[in-house]
Amino acid sequence: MIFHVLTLFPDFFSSPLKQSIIGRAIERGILKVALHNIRDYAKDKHRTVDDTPYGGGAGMVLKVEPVVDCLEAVRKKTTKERTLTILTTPQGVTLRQPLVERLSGYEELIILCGRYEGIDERIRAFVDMEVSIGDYILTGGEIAALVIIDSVGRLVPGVVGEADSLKTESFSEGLLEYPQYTRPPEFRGMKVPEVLLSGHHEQIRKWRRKESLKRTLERRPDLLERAELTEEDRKLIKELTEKG
Ligand code: 6GU
Repeated sequence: MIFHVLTLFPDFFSSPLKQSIIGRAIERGILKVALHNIRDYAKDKHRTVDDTPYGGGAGMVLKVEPVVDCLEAVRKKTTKERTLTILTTPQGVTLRQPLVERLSGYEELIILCGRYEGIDERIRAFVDMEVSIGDYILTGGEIAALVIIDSVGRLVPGVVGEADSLKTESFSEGLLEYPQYTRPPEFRGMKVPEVLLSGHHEQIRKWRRKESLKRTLERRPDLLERAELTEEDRKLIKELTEKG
């Protein structure tokens, strides 16, 4: 999968994209991130990319021409059919796992990084969708672009090592993860739950499912309403709520 990132700050991406799982996937050629500096598409000798807002007011506004020139140059190299263009902005739809999954179905994503101070409204006509990563304000869309690359990239086959580590985790079934432990069996009086040391696979599976439901019930009851629950789940939830 290819991610094209249009930004005024290409250096922002160099270290994060070298690390860990995504870094390895890029090294192995499963993912590709192509950085495009919007400033390279400025036409004047000062390479101007922003200007003062019409109507007055504070701050500068990202100009439409260098952005659209950059977008069109990138699009000449993409496959069109299976490409989606995203603008990162706090005004966009909130990124959640179902959208992440949908985005992972594209061959190429073009991500235009929005800007804190503002962009010329006419830029919006050249993107397919606007995405926010949550209800808070960042100084620019670069971190949001990294969030999209990370969350979407890890769903691309071969990026995450173990096939089943993708499946059993938070949100994939709409539940939070169960608690995990590794050695030692006791740390400062805190013991690993006995069942995990027992070797009883069926009991372990049931304990984990119950803990998963318990944690979701306590921390994110909103997720529980949309989760796919089995008959056993409903029984476990009943046990959990009757206890409290
Ligand atoms: Cl996509 N951009 C900015 N500047 N702030 C945000 C955001 C995006 N998503 C949440 N906050």
